[in-house]
Amino acid sequence: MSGTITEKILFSHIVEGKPVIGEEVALKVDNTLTQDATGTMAYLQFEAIGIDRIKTELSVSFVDHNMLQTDFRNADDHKFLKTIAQRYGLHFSRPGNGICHQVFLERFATPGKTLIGSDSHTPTAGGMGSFAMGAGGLDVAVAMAGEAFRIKYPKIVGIKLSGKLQKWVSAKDVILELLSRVDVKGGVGKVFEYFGPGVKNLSVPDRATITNMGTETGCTTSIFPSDEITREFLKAQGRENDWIELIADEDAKYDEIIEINLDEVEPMAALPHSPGAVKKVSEIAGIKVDQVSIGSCTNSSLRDLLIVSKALNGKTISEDLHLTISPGSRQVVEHLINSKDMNSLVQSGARILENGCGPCIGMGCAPSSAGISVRTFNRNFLGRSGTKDAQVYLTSPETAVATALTGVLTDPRTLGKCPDFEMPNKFEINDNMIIKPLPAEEAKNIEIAHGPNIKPLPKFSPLPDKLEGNVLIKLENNVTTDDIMPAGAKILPLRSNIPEISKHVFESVDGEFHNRAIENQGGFIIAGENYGQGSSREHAALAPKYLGVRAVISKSFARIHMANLINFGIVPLVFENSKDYEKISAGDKLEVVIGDLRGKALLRNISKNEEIALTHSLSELDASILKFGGKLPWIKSKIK
Ligand code: MIC
Ligand code: SF4
Repeated sequence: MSGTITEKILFSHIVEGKPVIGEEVALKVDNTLTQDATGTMAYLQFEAIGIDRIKTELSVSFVDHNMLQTDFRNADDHKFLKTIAQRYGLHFSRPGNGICHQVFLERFATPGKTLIGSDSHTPTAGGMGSFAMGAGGLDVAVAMAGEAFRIKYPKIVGIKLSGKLQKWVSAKDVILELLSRVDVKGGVGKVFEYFGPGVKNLSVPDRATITNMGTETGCTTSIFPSDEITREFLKAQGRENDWIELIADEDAKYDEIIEINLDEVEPMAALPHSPGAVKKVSEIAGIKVDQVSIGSCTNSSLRDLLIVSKALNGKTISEDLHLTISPGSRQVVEHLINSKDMNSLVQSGARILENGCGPCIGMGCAPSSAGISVRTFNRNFLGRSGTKDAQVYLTSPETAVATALTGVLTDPRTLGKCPDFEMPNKFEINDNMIIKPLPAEEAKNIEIAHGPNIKPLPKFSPLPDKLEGNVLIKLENNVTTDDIMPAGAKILPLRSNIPEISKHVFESVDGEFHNRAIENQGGFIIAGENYGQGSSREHAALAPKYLGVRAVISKSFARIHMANLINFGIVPLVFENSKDYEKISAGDKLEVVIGDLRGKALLRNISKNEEIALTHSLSELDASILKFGGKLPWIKSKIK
């Protein structure tokens, strides 16, 4: 086998289809992961498929998103997830054990394996040389039932790294640099594969920061080689046996090459409200800041919190802001406690939060009115922090801690000598918060705990040949799944209850959407480019489906969301000529003849008496799934 790492992994996992860019290939899935906010729905779907035990090599269910337990609903979800794991043969990472991607990287990720996860930041494991992709919960459920996962064969972009990062500059600045070049849809249909002499100057957690936030480019995934540095990391995790060497061959050919000289990377920041709106910190330094939040699956590793702790040592944070720190895992916390680095964090005035997603998904710590928040997270979409008029900047932990000390956005290089820190040769390994799968015989006796907030799945009916209805909403480019189906402390507890969560669809964009959809008995959504970027939450398809949305007609779609629409029987259609977008207004009455979904579709705008040509990029399989009304009825028909 020769070629790129991507080719090596994909060629050994393709079970159907040809490796031709843009053509659909089916991949064997070795590993899966879920988190609680998407997991409850994924496992309801897995139960509905009716398989006795998972068929993957390893599947892990994590609880990290919603841990506030403001009432019984959330606690019920945790019980459901635990009993599901025990019933069907999964590992279960208990609440408090850490963020799924961080814990997966530490304890499970393996070079050369394929992984799909019901969370868009699953590519974090690409820092370890796994081919890891985000997916909708139903796709994860179907993979656990032994089905292949389908993607369009990607364009392989080689990111050639040379040089070494300067002091005070870190991996987050590298991915922000890439985002400044390709923006939030520059990665669509591509894999970013890192190579070159600079790779050896990045540790596994550094690499994972880069592959994690690669998601924000819209790419299929990002991946680093598995080399001696990977072996050292795995050894320190007591998992050296999981190591294999995985590097691109000398003669590997990339479809495109982007070069980044690490010597030249500077502290960067993504400005409100897009991870792609990147500037150098030095150009915007001095902005008064109200809050600094350090954590999230992008920047909560031991490496990140050690530099923060060293920078805070003996100092107090600015009195004009507050600092929150959410460690990525219990392993990180145990280490910080044992090495006494936790002391500097606490003594500086930082608020130490639970090991989990926390403020990243609006679970508390919302900024003040029009507040400026500097966060080490990966998304700064409008309103995601919980405060609609807040301004969120995304930076490295170094920039964040410098800002926490001065009270204004600060280029960390102005702080003087960068503190040294050392990574341990052996991490604090303690898997007592990971419940292992039960043997099959014992597992059969586990009763699954369905609390009263866990409502059955809605029913799906076959798709008619003609879709009729009114335009319920007309949207611009880059609509996020946070816009479609917001998260946060109020809405996350409803993730297992589609009728209830549906009341919040498009809430932050158009408060009347739900009522309008009900009055119109469903209809159409019209959108610009990159519709559905961001989170993998399938609720952004499932809830509109529940409200009767029949098709989304856009200029283009984000990968995971388009798959979710198909999975739940909403037809994703694209304007053949994107200028036709202008010819449709909110409220117009439309009729779409979709035919057999094998070619074009015809839209009649009854209100304007005009015809518009539509197209789609559906595979034959997508078309037949849609005809069934969605993936669940399709897979059931296949398995029976
Ligand atoms: C996110 O970062 O937006 C989330 C919350 O982790 C989502 C998953 C979800 O909505 O539950 C994601 O990235 O897929
Ligand atoms: Fe959790 Fe934020 Fe990472 Fe999503 S991006 S998995 S909410 S930490």
